[in-house]
Amino acid sequence: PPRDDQQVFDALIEADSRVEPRDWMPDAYRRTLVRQISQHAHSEIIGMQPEANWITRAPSLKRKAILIAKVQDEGGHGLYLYSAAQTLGASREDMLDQLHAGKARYSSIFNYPARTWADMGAIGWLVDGAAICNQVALCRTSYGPYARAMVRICKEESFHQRQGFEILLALSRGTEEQHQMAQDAVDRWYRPALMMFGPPDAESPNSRQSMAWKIKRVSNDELRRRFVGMCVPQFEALGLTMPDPELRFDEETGQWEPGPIDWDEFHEILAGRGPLNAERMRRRRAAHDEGAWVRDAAAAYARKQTERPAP
Ligand code: FAQ
Repeated sequence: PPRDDQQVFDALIEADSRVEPRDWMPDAYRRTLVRQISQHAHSEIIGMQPEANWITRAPSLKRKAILIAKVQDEGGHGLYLYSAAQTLGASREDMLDQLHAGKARYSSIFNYPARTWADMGAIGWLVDGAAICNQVALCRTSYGPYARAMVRICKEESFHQRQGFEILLALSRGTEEQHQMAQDAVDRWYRPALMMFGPPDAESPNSRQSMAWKIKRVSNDELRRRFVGMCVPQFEALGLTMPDPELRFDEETGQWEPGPIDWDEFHEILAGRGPLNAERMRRRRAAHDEGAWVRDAAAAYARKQTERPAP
């Protein structure tokens, strides 16, 4: 029997298949994806800033080369993600305009300062670690282009996470001062990393519908718990202390439960009042303005190509 578009879409989701750009999809599904994917893209390019600040201060040539490669990967991730959002009909210019006008979100984590070289370790290990935890679940998200972008991004993030771990390991096993520097960095980054997974499930307005559409496969709190569980043995391997005196192991669920999280701090950052929100936005707008000549040159070249008579 003939089926309407909605039924075909529902059956696709039910069967765990992927929705592709040319498939019919509900408007709200499209809007939710554009929101999430563009926020994710913005996070990647704003996320270049805390580490870019340390490239000129890396402690060796090798460390510098690795850090440059990592920051460049983040730019690349932003580009895959903007492209995935474009397959839904969003325009790159509009998405960037929204970001520059302060109307789009990007991850709360990038509004904290990177104070010392050890922060490069903490960002790679904890921030990329939390990103992987979230993105492994997104490899099975229902929208095909987003899911496929996640597979490649996760591979690159795994390298990022190992380089962060290795920076911290070297510091932790170094002098007393270096060990202290590593501990101080994880003390500052651990809680903000837990906030990357979003508000608690009970206060997450988008979760119910996004789970029903299989855009999200695992809830905010469940991903956060998985991340905490991954951190426990790794903190031990690093010889560092987990900055959560109220962390507890739940015998019933077999999972680690973090102590309370300061959600007021999270909401302040989302409202634009975090430690570095203004600075990150100022730098982003300046980078965009400084790149205007590159966009103009590319557009002029493309125009010349189309104007050239066919051979
Ligand atoms: N920061 O209802 P929910 C990286 C917003 S990793 C800011 O739970 P949802 C790699 C949320 O947008 C970081 N805003 O929302 C890297 C919503 O606002 P809206 C990027 C947040 O979407 C590493 C409202 O709160 N990763 O960049 C945050 O169902 C190192 C209510 O929340 C991703 O974006 C937050 N932490 O779930 C780069 C992953 N949390 O729009 C450089 C993809 C929530 O309704 C260096 N995104 N909000 O006004 C997702 O998985 C989801 O969007 C969640 C939020 C889980 C983040």
